[in-house]
This record gives sequence, C-alpha cells and structure tokens, in this order.
Amino acid sequence: MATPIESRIRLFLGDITSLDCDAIVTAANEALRGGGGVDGAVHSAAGPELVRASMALAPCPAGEARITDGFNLAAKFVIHAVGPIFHDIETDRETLANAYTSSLSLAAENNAASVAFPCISTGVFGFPPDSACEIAIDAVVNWLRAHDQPEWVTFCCFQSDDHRRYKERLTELRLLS
Ligand code: AR6
Repeated sequence: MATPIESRIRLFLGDITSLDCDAIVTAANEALRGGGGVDGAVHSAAGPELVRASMALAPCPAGEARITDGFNLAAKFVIHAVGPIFHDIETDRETLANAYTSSLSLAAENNAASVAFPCISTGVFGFPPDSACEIAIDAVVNWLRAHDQPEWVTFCCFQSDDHRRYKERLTELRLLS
C-alpha cells in the first residue's frame, strides 16, 4: 500500500545546509553562478567546485532546475531551482510551481529519496510569502499524490514567520503527522 502523504512531508526550521537529505534545493539565478541568501549558504558549504559544476549547466530559465553533486555537503545532490522574480501573481504562480515540480522530477530521476526545499523566490526575488507557501505546498502535494519518488520532502524554513505559515497551512490540510 502507498505511504500516506502526511508521512512523506516534514517541516524544519533552520539552515538547509545542515540537512542530511539525498538532495537539497537551492534558490538559484538563471546563470547558476551562486549569489546571496540560501544560494550563498549552499555554495559556501558545498565549496568552490559547486559553482563550476552549476555554471556548466547554465542557463536555467525561471521555472526550471538543474542537478549537480553536493560536493562538501552532507547531501549527495544539489538541485538548483530558479524561481520567478515577482511581478504579478497570475503569471508568476505557475513559474513558481514549475520550479518545485522540475526539482521533484530531477530528484526522482536521480533516485534521491529525500529532498529539502527552501522557500523559493521569497527573499531577493520578492514573492509574497503567503501565496508562495500555498503554491509550494500545492505543487509538492500534487506531485506526491501522483508519484512514489521522492519518498520524503522537507519544507525548510529559515525564518520563524515562514515556519508558522507552513505549519498552519499543513495543519489545515491535515498533512503534518
Ligand atoms: N537555509 C534555508 N533557507 C534560507 C537560508 C538557509 N541557509 N538562507 C536564506 N534562506 P533567497 P530567492 C531563505 O533570497 O528569493 C540569490 O542571490 C530565505 O529566508 O535566498 O529565490 C540567488 O543566487 C528565504 O525564505 O532566494 C538568486 O539570485 C528563501 O531562503 C536570488 O537570490 C529564499 O530567499 C534568488 O532569490
């Protein structure tokens, strides 16, 4: 019997680079050259080989993702997902959802059983956090309902406001076990 969705979703407050998942997702830019925020933290923790590996796979348009080794990270893989720079909710909603599903698809193809996501586009890229939270959860839940892999997805929030937002939404949907 398939594992219930609520056993496949986790919520974590803290630094994504500390997670021992098969793959961690970074919120990247189209050039995949590293940057600030979560991308800065992931590149610092992975070491200089990461930027060489990621830039070789550029460009990565918004809504798409690329996968590399994790190098010095505990995670085996880094998935570089590019979210939209926020302009308006109607056009950017789908691009943000696609950044999540492209990442999940790469994780599945590479047999990464556990994947952790940051709150893509909600920092420098300016996506309103409430909408971003709903879009992220919907995209992940729809994926998990349709696919066996990855088996576990962690929503990694770096700020307590985001953690509260995800906790409320996941509780509303009865998805926190
Ligand atoms: N672990 C988990 N989440 C984190 C961490 C961390 N160590 N550090 C920050 N966050 P942002 P974006 C959260 O700006 O909006 C970069 O320069 C942060 O609290 O990192 O998609 C890229 O290279 C926020 O909720 O990504 C791109 O150019 C979330 O990560 C651009 O920024 C996303 O914030 C991407 O912008």
